[in-house]
Amino acid sequence: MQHTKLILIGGFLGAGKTSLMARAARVLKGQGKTVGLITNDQASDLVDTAFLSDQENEVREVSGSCFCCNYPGFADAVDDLTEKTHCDITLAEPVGSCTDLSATIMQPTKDKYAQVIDLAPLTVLADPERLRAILDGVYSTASYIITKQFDEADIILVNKVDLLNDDEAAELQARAQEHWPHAQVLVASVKEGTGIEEWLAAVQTASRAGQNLAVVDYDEYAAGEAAYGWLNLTYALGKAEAGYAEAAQSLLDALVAGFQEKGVGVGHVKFLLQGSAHAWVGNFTGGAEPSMLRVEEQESEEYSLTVNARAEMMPLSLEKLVVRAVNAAVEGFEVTDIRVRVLIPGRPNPTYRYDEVI
Ligand SMILES: Nc1nc2c(ncn2[C@@H]2O[C@H](COP(=O)(O)OP(=O)(O)OP(=O)(O)O)[C@@H](O)[C@H]2O)c(=O)[nH]1
Ligand SMILES: [Mg+2]
Repeated sequence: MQHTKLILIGGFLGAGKTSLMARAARVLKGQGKTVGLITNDQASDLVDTAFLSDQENEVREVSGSCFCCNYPGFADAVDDLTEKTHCDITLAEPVGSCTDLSATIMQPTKDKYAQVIDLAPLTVLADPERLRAILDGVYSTASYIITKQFDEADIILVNKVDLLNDDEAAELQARAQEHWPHAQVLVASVKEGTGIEEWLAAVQTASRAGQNLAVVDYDEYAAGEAAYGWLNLTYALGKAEAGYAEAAQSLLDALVAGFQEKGVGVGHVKFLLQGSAHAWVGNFTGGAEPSMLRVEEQESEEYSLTVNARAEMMPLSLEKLVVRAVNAAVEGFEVTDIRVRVLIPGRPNPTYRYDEVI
């Protein structure tokens, strides 16, 4: 029977989960391992899936519901990667606004799939600014969910330490370790590639996983998730010889200006503009970290723009803001198909919810 090591990477919107999966996959493939990746969202047309697939990764997407509310879909994705692709290691990224993963994913997996899945510790990625706000007791709409994510973590990985000096990073790590003594607190910069090997060693060698359960009030959890409007948009474009770079920059500028003008909390706004030989990836997480536009070397037959936006707005206002920015940016491109989906995440209703550690 095929067997896989399953590494679940949680953490709030924009903490760096997809970036970590991409980098960890490169490191592991370099060591000769076969790696599978699983993305997750409330709706289809994901920037994360397109971005990871373009890097020659084997990716499965569980969309339409979070892993916890569609455990069979999650289990099928793991099974498919294990049986068809023979992945030694599977990395999975749950929706960033999800929590209670220890009770709803980790424990059922240990209970039902111990023969085929070797479960690694639950890693929760932390954005330093959001982590510091929690430790300082600064309230935000996201506080409840983020706190619960850390409460249930086996490993808290403080990411983006390139944005801090060494003393700040050490202080934040020590404060987090004191606050969550049950977890192992590590630091990393996925961007610069530091701390990744240490984290991979920790998740691959640990003998126990899913050791902590958080006490989660589902009314408060649901209210925290419902504060965010969710938009997934895809435009299919006709081939153009040039103009992608300008369109990407103008879209990022318009999105950042639009959200800043509204003064709303941003979870994560991201897009992937796929041209003929390159792809442009735009990210805006709303915090102190600047918005980013990266160019990736990618050949593709498809010319498309995918935008995923999660912000504290009603869906229709969110749609108006994003569609206006997109239409201005792609003016001059032939647009052959448009799909726009907006929603507010529904109340979480997990398939399984264990009340004790297996
Ligand atoms: N400075 C810095 N930025 C980073 C680092 N890791 C990721 N980022 C940036 O953080 C932003 C969000 O990264 P993602 O990997 O998309 O985050 P995510 O957790 O998958 O986000 P969601 O899927 O929306 O929840 C992007 O702009 C990344 O480039 C890091 O180590 N340092
Ligand atoms: Mg992601």
